[in-house]
Amino acid sequence: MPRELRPGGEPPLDEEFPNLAVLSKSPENAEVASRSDLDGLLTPAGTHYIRNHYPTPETDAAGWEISLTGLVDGSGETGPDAEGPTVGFEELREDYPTESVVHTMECSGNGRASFEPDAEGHQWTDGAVSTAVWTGTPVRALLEEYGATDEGWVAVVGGDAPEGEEVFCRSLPIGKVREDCVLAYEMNGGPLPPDHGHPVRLLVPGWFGNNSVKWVDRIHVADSMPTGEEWEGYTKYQQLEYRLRFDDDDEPEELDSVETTDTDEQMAAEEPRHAYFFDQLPKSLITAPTDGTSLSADETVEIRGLAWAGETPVERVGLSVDGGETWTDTDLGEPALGRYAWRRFRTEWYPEAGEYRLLARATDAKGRTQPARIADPDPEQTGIAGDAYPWNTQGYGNNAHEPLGVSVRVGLDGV
Ligand SMILES: Nc1nc2c(c(=O)[nH]1)N[C@H]1C(S)=C(S)[C@@H](COP(=O)(O)O)O[C@H]1N2
Ligand SMILES: [Mo]
Repeated sequence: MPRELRPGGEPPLDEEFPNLAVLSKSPENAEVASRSDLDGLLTPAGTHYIRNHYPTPETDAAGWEISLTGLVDGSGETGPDAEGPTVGFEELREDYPTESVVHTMECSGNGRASFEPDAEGHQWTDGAVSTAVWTGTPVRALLEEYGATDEGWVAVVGGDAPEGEEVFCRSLPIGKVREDCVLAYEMNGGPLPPDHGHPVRLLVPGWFGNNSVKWVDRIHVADSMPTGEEWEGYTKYQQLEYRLRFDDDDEPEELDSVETTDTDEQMAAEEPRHAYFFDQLPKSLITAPTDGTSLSADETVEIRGLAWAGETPVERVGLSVDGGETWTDTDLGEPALGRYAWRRFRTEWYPEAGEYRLLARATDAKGRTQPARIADPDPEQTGIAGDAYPWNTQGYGNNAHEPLGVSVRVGLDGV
């Protein structure tokens, strides 16, 4: 029987990416299967997690165009049907400056599997996070060329939605876009692979993966985020998804702007009640030893892992070998790959025989740290409180450290 290829000619997901655990074949959703495959500062492109709402589209770089609409020269129209100048893929690559950024990207659904009761959606465990070098055109250069305003919002639209489906559209404050966002066409020095947005994706350094729109085909500049009936078909992934909700009847209000894109600050404030997922929260993963390992006694063990906190530098990673009773600081590696990449932490451990539960807890330069656990459902708890992450219907943003712990046995199994 001939092997069934994907519509773009790629092999089936599980064959193409042996290091990924497939959550759904179509649309393509897959996470890094083993922590040991994340045990490097960079994740190979073929090991980077994949998160799609629609199947990976078949794209052609040669004919690809991005349209610029809204408050830019040559458009000035404001609605969803606005037209404006187009920039071809070759032009984007050849006529503009090139920038690279190393970014640790986490899906806001990573860690959803730890919610009790279950949260809705794909049950990502801990592998929907990866780090890559992204290279492309700084969006700033394009905005300058087309005379975009200094204030307002940029809505970026993906070209993956099948006819009749809501487009994947994300809005970003223009200040962030000008500062560091990139229209990436390379990943780890190679062409952008189909599943990661070929030929060009937005890359929003430090922010949750849902902001980094793949297969970009339109950039719309406006005073505010698209909302309401006028923009029907464009608002779902900004105004309904990727917002915290605390029970099923809890419909988030569509906002045309927010005061802060610090996700944690929104969660801590009374307003807005349904935080948007922008900047990432502090988090860490022990990558060695791995869960369930048997170690021999009388041996030095290196415990190591990686920690990230979005736009904010990681300042400390504490380690506990007694399930969280006591903590000691680990040695942090240099932030050699820049402010948006995770940092290595490590420490040496001389265990006696026994069973241990290892935990890591990152703290960033703003003093934010990982809570211990996930709270029980409570519509009043909209942010991190009492060392607990808020339970939410879609299981977004979990950065609790206890569910990420690693159990090891030392000197007990004849090793
Ligand atoms: N157009 C489009 N862009 C998208 C998505 C999508 O479904 N469609 N998924 C988003 C989500 S939720 C995440 S976490 C990241 C994942 O990027 P990756 O697949 O390259 O890891 O892409 C984002 N960009
Ligand atoms: Mo995501």
